[in-house]
Amino acid sequence: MNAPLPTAAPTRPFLDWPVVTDPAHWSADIALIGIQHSEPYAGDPRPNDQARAPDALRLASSNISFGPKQWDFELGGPRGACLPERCLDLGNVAWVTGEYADYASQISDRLRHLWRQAAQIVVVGGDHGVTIPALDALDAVGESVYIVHIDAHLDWREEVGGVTRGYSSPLRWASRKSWVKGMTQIGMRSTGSAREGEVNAAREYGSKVFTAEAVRSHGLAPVLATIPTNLPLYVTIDADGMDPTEMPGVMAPAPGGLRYEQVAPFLRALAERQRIVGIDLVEIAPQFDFANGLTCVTGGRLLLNAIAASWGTNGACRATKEARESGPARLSACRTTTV
Ligand SMILES: [Mn+2]
Repeated sequence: MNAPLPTAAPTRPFLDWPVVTDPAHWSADIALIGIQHSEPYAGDPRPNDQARAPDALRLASSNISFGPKQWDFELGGPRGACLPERCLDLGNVAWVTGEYADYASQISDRLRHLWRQAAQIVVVGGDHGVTIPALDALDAVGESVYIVHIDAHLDWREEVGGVTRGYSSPLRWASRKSWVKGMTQIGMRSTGSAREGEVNAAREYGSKVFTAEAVRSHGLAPVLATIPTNLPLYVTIDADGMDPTEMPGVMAPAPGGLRYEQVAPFLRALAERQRIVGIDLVEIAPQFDFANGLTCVTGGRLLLNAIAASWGTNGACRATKEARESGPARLSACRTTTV
């Protein structure tokens, strides 16, 4: 395996975190990385609009969190007291050779490098195909991982036009990985690429599928009950899983989506109950966002809720790090409330 190449620096880092582009200097508790591209489908524009999302999200930083000292009412404290000391923005993975296979393996190499040092990884897409090289790299966690998937769509296509690593396939891809021990899929509604065969394949695999209507009727407690508490989690959030009134900037808007008021406390509850080793936010299409960047703000708030709860007073990542280093990682004044 070749040493990972440097990444491309963003002009504006996420939440003003230090930017480090040289993988030789990556040492982080939380590492955010932009992945702009996936395996393209014939006829789709290259690059697509979602490729602009990592920098659009970073640009919304001050509306996601005004500053490290400002009280955050969802986090129960200022974000500076919730997050660990080593939060890095690792820039965007550059498309260097023109070959998707090279790009994907560079991504997986970088993520493995980070997971081997027990970092919590935040991937910002890109379309939903960017989850695939992350799934490949999850073996570096060293334990089996459970997938939590938020999306309007099932994303279980084996291939589309011969392409197996595109945005319609990430959960099918996950089902093939020996280190993935199952998945819970939340927010399904309307239609996507899935046909009856894909729905049956997900059922046969044992995926726990919750429609958006089921979540609205019964809340998220039945969803939490399907997620094994003894496994670390990888959470993948497709922006179109959320309601388009709250995240309008998507390619495939579908009415009746999940609400921020449901999903933010759900993510905090997960992050306190068990380790979220990775979380991605994909499918933001900046061209359709409101002028005030609402889609990026809502998405960024979801990420911040998840990572702050992971490292706050009751956070599972914090507890794991303390146990590993046999001592308190850092005093934290941050106590989030959970569902
Ligand atoms: Mn998707």
